[in-house]
Amino acid sequence: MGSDIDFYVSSQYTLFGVPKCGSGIPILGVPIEDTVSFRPGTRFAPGIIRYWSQYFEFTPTEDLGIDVLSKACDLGDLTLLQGVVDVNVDRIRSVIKETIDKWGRVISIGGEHTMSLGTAKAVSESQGSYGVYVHVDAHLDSREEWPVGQSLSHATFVRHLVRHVKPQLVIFLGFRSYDREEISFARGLENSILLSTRDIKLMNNHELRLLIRGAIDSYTGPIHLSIDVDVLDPSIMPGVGNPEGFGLSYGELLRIVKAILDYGGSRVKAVDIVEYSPPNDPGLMSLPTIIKLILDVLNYIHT
Ligand SMILES: [Mn+2]
Repeated sequence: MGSDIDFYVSSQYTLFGVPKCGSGIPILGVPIEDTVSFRPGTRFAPGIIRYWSQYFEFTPTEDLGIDVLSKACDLGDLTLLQGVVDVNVDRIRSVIKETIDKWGRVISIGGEHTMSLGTAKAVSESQGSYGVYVHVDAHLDSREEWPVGQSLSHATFVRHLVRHVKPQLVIFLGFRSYDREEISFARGLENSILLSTRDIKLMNNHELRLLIRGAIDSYTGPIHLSIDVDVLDPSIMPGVGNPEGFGLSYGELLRIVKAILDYGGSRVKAVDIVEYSPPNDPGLMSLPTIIKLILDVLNYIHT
């Protein structure tokens, strides 16, 4: 006879009820929020997503006939200090490196975007090289300082990433709000591809896939996909700290994600989904889209 306690009592919710890791692709919560330029709240995202995920159907957008949840396990949330960004980024680096070493890849749920600096260093250290950084974001996050006097923040970390891990290629997708200093930096990189929100809306899926395939095939080494959900239009993703008008539709974002994961294949070592901010999400109306994005990443990511 099984115990009713074991059967009915759970000590902790996991994302979609998947097992704790384990085997499978680990999903790690990274509730970092040490630098904010506008509306706070990203630290609450992993917990809210995990709690609400149990009420959703587990169906990805494109039904490929696979059980997407069978690919995943829940690693839990990273414990962080409060307000010490460099220490936290280093802890993220260390934990994600160990995760990639052990499970081969990782999906992380932020937290603010600065966490992707930690992920990039982890990918580089774990794999011994760093190939392609894909920055999907309404912003370029490439300021020298922001706020003025602060070198490392969610508005500057791409400069640190470029300096530290020296990507062979940086791809900026979906940006639409930036200053001259940032766009000059992004265009001035040795190897970079820039497609604004407008560019993406004007391309058809075939053109987009061709371009992404060409870019990915021209370089070797690991791929790191970092998705700031503020790339989406505020009408479907109001729950962000820095909303920007005329964003991507979910279908447009999904074309990008599918192309990167299809052509990147086993080279994709890390996917970061960052900047969801529950306190700025009226009625949590952005959550169904966040949940769908996680399911779609799991659907397309190679095991
Ligand atoms: Mn952003």
